[in-house]
Amino acid sequence: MTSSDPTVQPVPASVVEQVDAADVTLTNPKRAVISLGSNLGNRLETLQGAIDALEDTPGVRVKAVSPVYETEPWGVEAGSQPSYFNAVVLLKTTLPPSSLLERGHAIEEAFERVRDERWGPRTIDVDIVAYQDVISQDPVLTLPHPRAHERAFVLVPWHDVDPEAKVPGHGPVAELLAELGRGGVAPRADLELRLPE
Ligand code: A4P
Ligand code: MG
Repeated sequence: MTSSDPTVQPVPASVVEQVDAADVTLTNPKRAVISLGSNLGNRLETLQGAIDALEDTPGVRVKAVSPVYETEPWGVEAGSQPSYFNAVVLLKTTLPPSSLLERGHAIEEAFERVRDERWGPRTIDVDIVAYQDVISQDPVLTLPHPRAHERAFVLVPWHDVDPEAKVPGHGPVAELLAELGRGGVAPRADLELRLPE
């Protein structure tokens, strides 16, 4: 067939544009909150790489990226691990929670994260902090993240990008933070993560 074949109708540009637009516009997207943490390698580059990889995921749009915080390792003996860089990103997504978790694991693997001990040092940890107002006790995907409400390294950056946010089942982030305090969480105003274009 050639383009002069009368049976082949060229697709009008307007239709192409509509299809393209539909591809980038998420239909009925859901809200998700992701916590990123890194305490091995080039922590800033890794966080940015994870943000870009989230944006590159079909059905995911990164809507907001928090400032970077340098944080004391939580859950381990003081001084036994390097400090973390932590940030929170807000997503709109058409992916169901299980697919978002899979994507998070794939991103962790891409950054060669090695799992040898719980709460061990890692190049990147991608945690789903919340997905809409879903509450789930499933150990494979617990929502909201079971420790998010007691971690200043999650609540501080989350509050920056969404001061009205609530941890489903636990209440407003602002109130949780007021009780918990900001100890061990230091802003790195000299560093910046980019919102993907
Ligand atoms: N899983 C269940 N619910 C979720 C969820 N909402 N998001 C499951 C992500 N994963 C979830 O996680 C273990 C299993 O949890 C996964 O298979 C997943 O199906 P993992 O990432 O393999 O292991 P982990 O991260 O070492 O364990 P855990 O218990 O998830 O640790 P956390 O709670 O993620 O804590 N200190 C500072 N300052 N900053 C940090 O970012 N991070 C951790 C890790 C510890 N200390 C930290 C930081
Ligand atoms: Mg984790």
